[in-house]
Amino acid sequence: KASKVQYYNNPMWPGEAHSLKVDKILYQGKSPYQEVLVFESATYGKVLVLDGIVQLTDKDECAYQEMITHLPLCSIPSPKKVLVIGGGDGGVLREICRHSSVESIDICEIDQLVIDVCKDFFPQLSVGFEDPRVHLHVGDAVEFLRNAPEGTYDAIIVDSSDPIGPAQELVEKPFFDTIARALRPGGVLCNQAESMWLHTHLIQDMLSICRETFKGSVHYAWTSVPTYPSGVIGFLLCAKEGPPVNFLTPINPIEKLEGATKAGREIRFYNSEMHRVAFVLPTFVKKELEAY
Ligand code: AAT
Repeated sequence: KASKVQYYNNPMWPGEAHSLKVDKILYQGKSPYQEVLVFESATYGKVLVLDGIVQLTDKDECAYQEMITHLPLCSIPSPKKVLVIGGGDGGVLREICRHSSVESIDICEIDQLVIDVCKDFFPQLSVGFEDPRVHLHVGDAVEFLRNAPEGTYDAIIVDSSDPIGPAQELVEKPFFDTIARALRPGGVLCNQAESMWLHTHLIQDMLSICRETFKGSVHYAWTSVPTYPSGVIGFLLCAKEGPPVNFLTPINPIEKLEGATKAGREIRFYNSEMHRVAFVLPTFVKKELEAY
């Protein structure tokens, strides 16, 4: 009974729970930051779980990693310097590497254990670390961005976990201020922004902070990821003041990028049509977000 109460009590989605059939537990451990679990599921392949929350599965990781990466990178011409926050599995790195214009990629992941475990169990994701353009920094993103040089990055991708635990500060105003400072004029941010079915208030708060911080443009986009709570996940796309960015239509279309499909495997989810429809919002979401 006690465990059932706990099961339905995650404050991010109270009163609901999601389950996948476990075929075999492959790894269980604890870092100074979180509990790390990898299991083989019956129907979604291997699954990475942090503090009891699914972060990715073999079957649907493509939707999340491709959208969070190509929505920002296909919205600006010729991205060169990119920063990833979180993303220790390497999947976002793998996607960035498809862009041959990119010269340098910094990644700041807090948890070395996530990186090590993904190298063992998710080689199709951790392949991203093998690219010579990648520079790994293991540490807290808040600290990293406080010390980051000003006006350097063309794009920053925040692939972070839910704002309970080590990612708590990553949804607060001071963090967004340091992101804006680290971007070049007209540089772009794509931030994991939770579910439109579950997290209206959190999205409204992030939107109003971002509209204050990023004077270029701010948009909410979303996509389908069946193993995330409610089956969808959103992204906040923000541009710093400078050369204007129109996120709604890809100016740097993936279909024209030479070598875009060479990074280990084919693109499975993202294309220019998926890019455009990602910004189309249901009526109730438009209403909830219009004042923010
Ligand atoms: N691509 C997989 C999806 C993730 S992983 C999020 C990563 O962010 C984790 O590896 C975690 O260790 C890292 N992280 C959390 N806090 C920080 C921090 N303060 N600094 C740097 N890295 C951090 C996200 C899935 C979203 C799931 C939505 N429900």
